[in-house]
Amino acid sequence: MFTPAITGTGVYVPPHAISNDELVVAFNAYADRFNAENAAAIAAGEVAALPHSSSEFILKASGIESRYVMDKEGVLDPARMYPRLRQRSDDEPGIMAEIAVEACQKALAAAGRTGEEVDLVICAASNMERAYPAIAIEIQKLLGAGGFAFDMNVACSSATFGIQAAADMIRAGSVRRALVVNPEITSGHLEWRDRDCHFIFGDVATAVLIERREEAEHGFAIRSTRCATEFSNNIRNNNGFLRRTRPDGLADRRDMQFMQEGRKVFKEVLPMVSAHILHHLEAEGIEAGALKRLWLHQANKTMNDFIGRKVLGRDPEPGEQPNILQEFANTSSAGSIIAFDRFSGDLAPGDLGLICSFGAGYSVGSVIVEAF
Ligand code: CO8
Repeated sequence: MFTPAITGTGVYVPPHAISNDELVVAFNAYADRFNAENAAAIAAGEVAALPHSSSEFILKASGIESRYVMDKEGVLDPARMYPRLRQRSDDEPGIMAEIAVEACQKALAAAGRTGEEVDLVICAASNMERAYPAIAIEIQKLLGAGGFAFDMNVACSSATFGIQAAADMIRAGSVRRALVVNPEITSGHLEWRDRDCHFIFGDVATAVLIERREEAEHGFAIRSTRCATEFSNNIRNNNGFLRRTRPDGLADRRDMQFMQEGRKVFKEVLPMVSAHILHHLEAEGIEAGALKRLWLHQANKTMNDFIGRKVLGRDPEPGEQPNILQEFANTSSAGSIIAFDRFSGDLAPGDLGLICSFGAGYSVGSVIVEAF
């Protein structure tokens, strides 16, 4: 048996940032246009008028100030309201593979490794640009990696579930070095025309390199991982390969994009996550007070404040539970890994920390790490 360890992380940041103010201007222009075009139906009570969005609400409800996207123009065009990405031929890298490779190369460089030394690639994300061949196999080829590769999707928890899968294989010896990569182009499946959620998500790609602690000089040993799921319809996307077989399958239906009952998610996921972390720590014989850092999923600042208080039994000190959502928004599976990438370099050997993600499914995954 070997001890798996995270020895490098990498973050690809997309080229365009959108502030809350820019987003709200575009949404309100779209709403005005919609209301004008549907004035008669609205007056007859057949269609509901779209109210304006507001930057103040967004900041207060979520803590989000801006987000990165792969294409800004399409998202902010009131006549379109989703990204415009160029068609690629089958002979060039797909866009998910392209941004994933950038994140992987940063993670490899951080660990002083090359793609040829990797023998497992897991592409773990909340949506895939195609069904097959697996995006992970394309990434494997672009990196010159050996071994094998596969895709997996557990929505916001994809990164931690991917880390558990890779860590278990490294522990057992079937794999020597693994990349778990999370290319999240959430702008492609967010409903930018829905005021309740148009501000929530952003694009990014993150990667972690996991190898045998015995072969690394520094990094974070993975002490333990724990994953859990519980079915819920409160976060859902019904787009899928059977779409064209359904009577209204090709219609511009709301449920073809991200949908959620935000309030219910908030209420139901919080106790699930706090209990999950506390049980995981207890099972490992670790006092919450021994954790130097919590790198939490980045969905909502109030949510993270609550989880931090529940786990630590007090208000977290500044820096103990860093948020990156103000800059990146919710990047689905990548959020906790961005926080880990940005806020782990100062930990001393022996320091303990916990990475935790949660979201659709419902799903929750936690990874206890120890710096060396
Ligand atoms: N501007 C102004 N007012 C607004 C806006 C807006 N943009 N949006 C809503 N309002 C209004 C509402 O209409 C409501 O008005 P009223 O009180 O008159 O009915 C009022 O503001 C309050 O609305 P809410 O109750 O919806 O507001 P909340 O305080 O609950 O905040 C949040 C909304 C921020 C969405 C909050 O509920 C939340 O963060 N919930 C948890 C969400 C979460 O963590 N979800 C996880 C999803 S991520 C995941 O699992 C990955 C899925 C895959 C990725 C998908 C990528 C696209």
